[in-house]
Amino acid sequence: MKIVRKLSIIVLIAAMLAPSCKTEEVSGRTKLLDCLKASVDAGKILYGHQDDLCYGHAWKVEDPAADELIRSDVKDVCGKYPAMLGLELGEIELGGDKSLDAVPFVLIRRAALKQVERGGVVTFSWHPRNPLTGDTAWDVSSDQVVASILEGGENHAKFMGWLQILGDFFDTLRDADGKRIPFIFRPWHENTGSWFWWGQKLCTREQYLALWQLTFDYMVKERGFDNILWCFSPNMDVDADGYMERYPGDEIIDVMGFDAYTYVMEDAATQDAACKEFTAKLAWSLEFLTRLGKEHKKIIALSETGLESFEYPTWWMETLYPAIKDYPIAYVLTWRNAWDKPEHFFGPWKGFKYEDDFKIFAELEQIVLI
Ligand code: BMA
Repeated sequence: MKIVRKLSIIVLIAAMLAPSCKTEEVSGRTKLLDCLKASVDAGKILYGHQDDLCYGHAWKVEDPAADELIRSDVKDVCGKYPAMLGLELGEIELGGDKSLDAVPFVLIRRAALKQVERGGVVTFSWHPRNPLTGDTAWDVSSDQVVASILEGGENHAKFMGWLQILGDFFDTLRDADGKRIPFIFRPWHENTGSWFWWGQKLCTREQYLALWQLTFDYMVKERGFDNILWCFSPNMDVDADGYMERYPGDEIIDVMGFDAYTYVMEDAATQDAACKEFTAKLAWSLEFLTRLGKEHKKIIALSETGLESFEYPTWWMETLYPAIKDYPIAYVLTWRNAWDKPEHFFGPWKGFKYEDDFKIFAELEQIVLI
């Protein structure tokens, strides 16, 4: 049983349960959705880690075109790969060969294909530059950026060119038979905060919704991508009404997610309180997200989480797990372990003082790795 991949079993069960998985005519979107639903129904939560196969704490793939992609910080600690692989496409729109995190797109493509080949799932995020100023996604100096890229805006043509470049990359994500692989796409995230140019205070509700519609229509209607699951992931600082205020609509969204980070202070006593508060807040949020998911017939997820540097010995088992264990989330994804910034890590790595806490989490029956 140990060597059998849990996710493959789930995919197999899904294929047996859902007749749609058997027919070739069914889109990749439907297939992946059915498999994730079957996994949720089986009470499982996929564990995900951002950029996992591309680099980790103090190492990176040196030969993007030929590396076998067998290294993983998660695997180094618990012997298995994450079932969900997050990958970041920021700056692909500039037409260069590396992302904003200096990861070659060649490697990102190979990592995505390898993940699917192993029986796992891929989710893409995208932090595109500010199309008005040319600065980063975090440039919030103007509240006219979204307006400028919508139809009739001065940067509309430029932005459509960016979507075209992104679509061209998506089109290269094909398996050995030449079929487009299914994946989750999670653009315009953390919109309830105001730190990205598409954030709450940077555009109106109508503009934000139009941005989603534009992105979706281009990819699905114009380019025919029927292999994408669309994930909406506001930041966890809202109630149900706040979450739904800018919900792009049931026609567009497949996964209702949340991004939620733990922030802790220096001293132990404050840390403890901050972690406890996070657990309570996350459980409260997942309670209403579960309700919203049922109402809208969508799967739900914790699309980004973590505690930077983990200066807390039991974050996995005493902070994260109690908050998620009773909710039907399809997956939980922790953010990246930067190879070039020793303090910037949100996942496990071999040799870290609290790695055992992750190992216990990864060995739980409910948590799926591959
Ligand atoms: C942020 C940080 C940045 C990174 C960005 C996109 O949360 O990790 O260092 O550039 O995500 O991956």
